[in-house]
Formats: sequence, structure tokens, C-alpha cells
Amino acid sequence: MTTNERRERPDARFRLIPLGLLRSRGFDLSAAFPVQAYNLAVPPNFHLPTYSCTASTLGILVANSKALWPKFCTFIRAQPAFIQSTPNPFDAFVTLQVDECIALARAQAHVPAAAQHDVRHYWEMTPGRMVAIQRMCQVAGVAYLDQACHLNVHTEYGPWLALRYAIVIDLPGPDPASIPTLTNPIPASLQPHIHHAISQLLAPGTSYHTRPVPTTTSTRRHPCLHHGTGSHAPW
Ligand code: B12
Repeated sequence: MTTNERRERPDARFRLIPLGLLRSRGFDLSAAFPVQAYNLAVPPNFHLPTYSCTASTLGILVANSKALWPKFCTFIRAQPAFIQSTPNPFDAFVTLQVDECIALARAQAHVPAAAQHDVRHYWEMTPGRMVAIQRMCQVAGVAYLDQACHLNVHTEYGPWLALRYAIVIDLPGPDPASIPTLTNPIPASLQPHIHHAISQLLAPGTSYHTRPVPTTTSTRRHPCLHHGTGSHAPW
């Protein structure tokens, strides 16, 4: 294949490269999915663009288990000043890695600069940019979304996974029929206990609702920043 031919048809290589790069950098639970299947599963204000593909546009869920932490530690040991350079070093590290993977993939697959893609962070709140990333996680076949505890539960990692980014690329995505239908891995005997615990937690007057609102700068900036590097983050 000549260089020109490759430039006309970057599809096959570009489809595979971002996912491989992401997984090798610690985003081990990343997976491809058809954007159309996700759009069917969420309200219109959470829809993602489908670009020029009608049946299946390539979506990539960027997600990780604890596998990301050794990568972060290695990175910080090599660049200790990074910790001081940003208020949220872990989030900044994640963004840097994802941006690098996309840029590398585009370069390796000779994707023309004009070819469209979109990258959305899980806490984007701008109307029209929000992603229902938990439903995406289920559509992508990564982990079942349990409606009682409001968490995606993975067969191996339980709820201990983080959903970081959604990437959409103007290329054909996976066949919707190839996405597995997930079942809830939480044992049926435990499900009533989860229901009970959550309803207790959400009952009017409980500490969940009456806890004072923290007033740190980062909390004011976004109510969900504890998902990142804050003290409550489980990963
Ligand atoms: C807003 C938000 C919250 C709000 C929820 C308020 C609300 N009424 O929606 C608050 C601040 C309470 C919250 C708390 C937590 N969150 Co949160 N949150 C989000 C966020 C940014 C958006 C959710 C959303 O609106 N989705 C869009 C709508 C359309 O989805 P939905 O399917 O209709 O509704 C889902 C959520 O809204 C949520 N939800 C709806 N109502 C309520 C009410 C309560 C009380 C809670 C806790 C959740 C909840 O559960 C639904 C799924 O079943 C997501 C990231 C994302 N982009 O999805 C993270 C996210 C869901 N959160 C996450 C986590 C880990 C948590 C915490 C455990 C963090 C912590 N350490 O305390 C807690 C507790 C969650 C729990 N289930 O017990 C993870 C879940 C990972 C997983 N395995 O599923 C996510 C995906 C972030 C991430 N980067 O991975 N969160």
C-alpha cells in the first residue's frame, strides 16, 4: 500500500491503535462500543455524535481498575515536580495520557488532521457535552450497572473501577450484535440488603443529606470532584 492509499483509508489501523495504547498505559478496562447503541440507552441530552457512520460509530470507553496506579507511580517517580505543578496531579496525569494516546494513534495511522473525533471527560457538565458514562460502561460490555447501588459492578473488580473518558471517532465501530448482554454479578441473596442500605442512606434527615457542604475551592468548582484525587476517592 502506498502512502497516499494509506492516507485515504486510515480506518482499519486507527480503529485498533487507540485501544491498544490506552490499555498498555493502565486503562485496562477500556473498550470499544457502537455510539448508536449508547445513544439508544440514554436521554437525548446525553447523546454523542455519530458523524458519517449510520449503523455503528466507533466509541471508546476509557476505564481502569487498580492497574492505573503503578503507571502513575512510575510517572511521578520520573517527574516528581509534576505533583506540585497542578492541584489535581492524578486527574492531570489521566488527561495527559489520554491526549497522548489519541495524538500517537492519529500519527501512527496517518489520520488526516480534518478527521473528526471528540473526547469527553466524565464530569463534563456543559449542556450537550455530558456523558452518562455508567450506562456507556454497560453498553460497552465492561460492567453491569446495578440500579440499586447506582454503581457498575465488574465480574472481577466489583465496583472498584473508574470511568474516565468517552472518545468518539468518525470511523465504523463494532457490530452492535457483538456486544455481550451483561447480567448482574451481585448475588441475588445480597441484593435486598443493598436496596435496604441505600434506602436508609437516602431517607430524609439522614446524614447523607444533612452533612455540611464542604467549602473548599475545588468543591465549589464542581460537586463531583471527589471522584478525582480528593480524599474520598477510592482509587
Ligand atoms: C453526579 C454524580 C454523582 C452524584 C449523584 C447525584 C445524582 N442525583 O445523580 C453524587 C455526588 C451523589 C455521586 C456520588 C458518588 N459517586 Co458519582 N458520579 C456522578 C457523575 C459525575 C454523573 C452521574 C449522572 O448524572 N449520570 C447521568 C445519568 C443520566 O445517569 P443515570 O443512569 O440516569 O443515573 C445514574 C447516576 O445519576 C447515579 N445516581 C442517580 N441518582 C443518584 C442518587 C444517589 C444518592 C447516588 C449516589 C447516585 C445516583 O446512579 C445512576 C445509575 O444507576 C458520574 C460520572 C458520569 N458521567 O456518569 C459519577 C460516578 C457515577 N460516580 C462514581 C462514584 C464512584 C461515586 C461515589 C462512590 C464516590 C465516593 N467515593 O463517594 C459516590 C457514591 C455513589 C453511589 N452509588 O453510592 C463513579 C461510579 C463508578 C462505578 N463503578 O459505577 C462514576 C461513574 C465516576 C467515575 N469516574 O467513575 N456521584
